[in-house]
Amino acid sequence: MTEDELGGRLAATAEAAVQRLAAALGAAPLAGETARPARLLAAMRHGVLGGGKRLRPALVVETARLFGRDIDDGHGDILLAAAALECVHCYSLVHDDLPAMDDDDIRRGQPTVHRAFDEATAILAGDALLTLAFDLLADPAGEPDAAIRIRLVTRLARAAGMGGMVGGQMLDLAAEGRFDAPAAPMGEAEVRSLQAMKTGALLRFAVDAGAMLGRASGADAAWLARYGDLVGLAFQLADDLLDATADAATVGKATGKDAGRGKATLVALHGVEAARRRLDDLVAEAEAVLQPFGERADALVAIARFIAARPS
Ligand code: GRG
Repeated sequence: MTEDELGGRLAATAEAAVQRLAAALGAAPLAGETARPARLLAAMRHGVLGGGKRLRPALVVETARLFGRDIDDGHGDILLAAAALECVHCYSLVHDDLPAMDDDDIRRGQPTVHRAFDEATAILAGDALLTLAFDLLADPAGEPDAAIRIRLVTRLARAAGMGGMVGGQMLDLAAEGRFDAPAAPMGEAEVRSLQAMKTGALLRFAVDAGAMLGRASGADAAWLARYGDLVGLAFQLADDLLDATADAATVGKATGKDAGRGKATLVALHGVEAARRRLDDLVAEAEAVLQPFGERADALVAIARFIAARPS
């Protein structure tokens, strides 16, 4: 498969996931719902549908494809799990942008949800995206085997919750000195654990979900989980490098919300050059882990490379 073909395939997956999300965010209430308030729905659509790389849906679908699954293969809609994960991701961004968290005005080149609407609406839009995720994941039109559906629901809850993304965000705020002043500086093990929770857990879930949907053997699933963890580490390191570059460009101007706060990153601990080398090593290891799957894993290799090289 050429690079162009691969790019086209990833773009088509992203588009299919967006269509699935748009369908889930329609105005008509479903059984068990009374009405969908227009302002809430508009805020949810704003938080989900505009922009975004759709990396997590791509990871779900491409991992499932390793095992012969595909979109519209007649064995259950694998896009439902992909869309569910994207809902959780988008909710985390909506809430992360709030004044009480990162206080950001722009996300994906557009006003953040609380800027385009208001703070209360943004909080509720995030809440409703989180619950929508579990609605999508529990839909039998997706994974037909109820036992696997329940496992998917449990794993997403754990990846997103207090022992995963939300817990990681809590630790990150603590590291910034939000609760105790001054915050104790973090060591490498603590930084790694925080990052594995805050950003790694959802990426790892993407791969685990793809393996579950593909009925991967225990051995294959465990092997791929390593890929999921490596991609999570690479994502975070690339993000930290982007941050460090942006910070270096604004040295002396740190008077805003980040001024004086500690940064719980490996770049802060080891420096930019060491972090770049580590990022290369992570991608090389991810490729090595995928080697047994041969050409079938080309898209997953491409995703790992893209994550390491992503400009934003
Ligand atoms: C507020 C509950 C809660 C959790 C927040 C993950 C997280 C925890 C916050 C996100 C803040 C942030 C910008 C972290 C950096 C890593 C990250 C998740 C970047 C955005 O992910 P991409 O690059 O975004 O996949 P797109 O827009 O492409 O979907």
